[in-house]
Amino acid sequence: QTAVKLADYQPYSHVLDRVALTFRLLPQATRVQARLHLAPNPVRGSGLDLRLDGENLVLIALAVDGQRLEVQPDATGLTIPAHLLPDAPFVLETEVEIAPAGNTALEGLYMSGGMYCTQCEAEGFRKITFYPDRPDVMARFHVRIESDMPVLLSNGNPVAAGPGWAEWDDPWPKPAYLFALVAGDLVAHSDRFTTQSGRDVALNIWVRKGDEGFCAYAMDSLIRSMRWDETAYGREYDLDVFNIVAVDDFNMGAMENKGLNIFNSKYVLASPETATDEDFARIEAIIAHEYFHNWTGNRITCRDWFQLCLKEGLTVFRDQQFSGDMRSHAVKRIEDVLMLRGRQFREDGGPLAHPVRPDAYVEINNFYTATIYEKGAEVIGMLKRLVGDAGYKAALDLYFDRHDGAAATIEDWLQVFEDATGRDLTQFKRWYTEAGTPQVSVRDDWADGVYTLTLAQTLPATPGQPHKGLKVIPVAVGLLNPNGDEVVPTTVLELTEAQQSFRFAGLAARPVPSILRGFSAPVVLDRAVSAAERAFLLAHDTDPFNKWEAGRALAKEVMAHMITDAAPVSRDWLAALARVALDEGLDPAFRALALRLPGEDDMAATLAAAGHVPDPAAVHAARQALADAVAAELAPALPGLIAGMATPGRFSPDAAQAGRRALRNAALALLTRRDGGAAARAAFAAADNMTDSLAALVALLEIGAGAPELAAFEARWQADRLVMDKWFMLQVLYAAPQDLAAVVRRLTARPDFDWKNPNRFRSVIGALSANHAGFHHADGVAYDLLADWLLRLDPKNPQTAARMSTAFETWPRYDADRQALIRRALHRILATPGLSRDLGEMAARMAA
Ligand code: BAL
Ligand code: ZN
Repeated sequence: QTAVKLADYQPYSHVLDRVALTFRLLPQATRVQARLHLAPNPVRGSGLDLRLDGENLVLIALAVDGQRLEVQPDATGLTIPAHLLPDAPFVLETEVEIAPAGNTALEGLYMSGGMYCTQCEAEGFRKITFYPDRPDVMARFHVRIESDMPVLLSNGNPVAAGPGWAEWDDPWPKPAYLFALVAGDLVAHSDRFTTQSGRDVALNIWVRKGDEGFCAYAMDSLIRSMRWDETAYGREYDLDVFNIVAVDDFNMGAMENKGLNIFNSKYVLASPETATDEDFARIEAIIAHEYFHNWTGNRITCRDWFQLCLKEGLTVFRDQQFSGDMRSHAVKRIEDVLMLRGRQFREDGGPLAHPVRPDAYVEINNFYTATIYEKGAEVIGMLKRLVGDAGYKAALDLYFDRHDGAAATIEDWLQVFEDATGRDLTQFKRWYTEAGTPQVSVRDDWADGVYTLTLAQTLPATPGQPHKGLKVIPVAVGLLNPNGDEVVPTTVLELTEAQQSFRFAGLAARPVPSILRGFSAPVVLDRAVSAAERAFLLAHDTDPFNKWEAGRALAKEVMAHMITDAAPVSRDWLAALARVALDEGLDPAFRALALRLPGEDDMAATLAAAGHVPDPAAVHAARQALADAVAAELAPALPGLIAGMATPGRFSPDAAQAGRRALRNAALALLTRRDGGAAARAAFAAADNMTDSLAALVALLEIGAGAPELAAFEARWQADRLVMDKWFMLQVLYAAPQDLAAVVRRLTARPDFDWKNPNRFRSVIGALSANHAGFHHADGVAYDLLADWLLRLDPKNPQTAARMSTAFETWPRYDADRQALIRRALHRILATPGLSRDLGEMAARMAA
């Protein structure tokens, strides 16, 4: 496998100013004509060959300035020797034939549910036409589509249309990965938006007929996103039309193509009956994310794919800010950290660890990871904390001014912060170039009225990076006095050395520290804290994240003792948890989060980090016992809690109602452990929205009941693909560990298990490893089952197969038998002839 290396970057040999494309769409034989206005790139000099990327294209014709050329393509593109090219601007014309109906990889131009659609990021455009398919080549596109489909869409503004054809012009230069085309029998849910400078924008969400009633929330989210980007970042929309299209077969969540976002229908379509509160929140966040890319990604793009975090980390950071503003910053932060720890820390601590800006890859699709996205966003959060809100705003304004219309790098990004704030970011840059989650250990000391915190950083080795440089770690700290009053408000300590001490004088008594408030850096905090101190912080911390964190840490400690020492469930912890759960002064969403027990994968990681070999069955049993104990502790209060959190009136997906439902359903799940499922059955029967319906069903499945409800759910929703994805997934997630493989075999044998649809594949095969005890059952059957399915999917859709293979990344945590079983599965994958570059790279990195 050949790696592409950051160190080898060179600007393209030519500059490309304008592109005109004509598509004659047919399922088996689409013709694509391209006119590329090229010139030698003065940066590279003249006399260079022209290399165009191209895959699976049948070349029909090729001409330069109207003169036909007879040059044959190779497997990955076309090289036109310099001697056949003018040493001046010229027009290159190509015509190719492609077969969208046969494109199961869902990259390039393909068909989904009878419509034509595209996915070009990262390197899909080369499956459409011969082209310099790299993000630093930015051109203005004019597109003509000829098809008998009634709706024909591309990027930019519509300029002309007639029966069977339409033309689109995009005035903004863009790289090919932002190209999009859609042709289908679609209907629109439409609205309008007036930008702050008065531009009237037509907004359309295009869906299949029958789905138009499910777009209102996505449209509302879009309008709020557009307004927010104006007020929070001063960024306005820049075309006359903004189109979104919902597609059923899609590898990613959504794609930010200029003026024509293409979405996985799962992140557009919603109604109270079909979507949960979590679905609504995710739709809001993803609509915002893709919209925000219009500036952070599209107007300013990445020079090369190594800089992917430049657009993704920043855009995730922006969508997190937006969701916090729309909902609750505290709850959003906790949810984001749960995700970061669950996915990114796991990645960063295993064989797939890579820097936020990697320096080599085999297949770029394998780098759309939690590290690039979520850690990329955390790094920006740290930068903002270090330079302050005003410094951040000045740096972002400078970034937009300086790099608009260009393809930038992480160096450019850091430079605007240095120029805007005068701060030297040389050391900070290591967050981008070095992988691994730093560990910060804390000692504290109290003497002569002075409280001293001593922080030290250790940096773990990761694949290819045995040694790391010291990081700049912003550690937000507050101090409470023994009464629970805050005596030192949140202060950011900058840890830049291996070890540093910070003194706090003038205190009347030894304080209780609240460290890493707001999770101010993506690190693991190592400090011996008594259960009493954690309970104190759970009761008194003014920082909502650390208040939650205290309860979380306590729960993990209790669970760890149950697993490693057969300790009983701590009474103190139960009492502390009950106080939070029943505290009517707290946000119900926060109380619901406090009641959520650590997941089994998270617990296995925690045990492994503490030097234990996790036994998945023991972790599962402990979590069950812990849930039973919480249910017993809260039993008298549960009916009142459920009744008190009622949400009478019309369903709204807003944060207030969603928080009440979350707490009510957390209480219902606990009550189900006590009443044999009576309340959950009644709740399921009475539910008038998907949140409540699914919560009641899950509560029943968790106690091994729920078969009649599963059947009723299927009978009601069998025609709804997205809802049925939930039905498939639940059965996998909540299967008893010993039954998991049989459940998956039963589900995958059904005629409606359409394994070529990524959503359906993810709902069953992707969910396999989320059933931690089942996936890691000692017999190893689930490992083999996953490997079998990955190998089956790989020839059809390598991108999704590779993504699902990350289930194996945690193998080093487990015992020798499980390690051997997983490694055997990985080696079987690696030994398979014809393996894709995508899955091949992932399996090789995990097996190394
Ligand atoms: N650019 C790929 C999808 C996303 O991150 O928005
Ligand atoms: Zn993105």
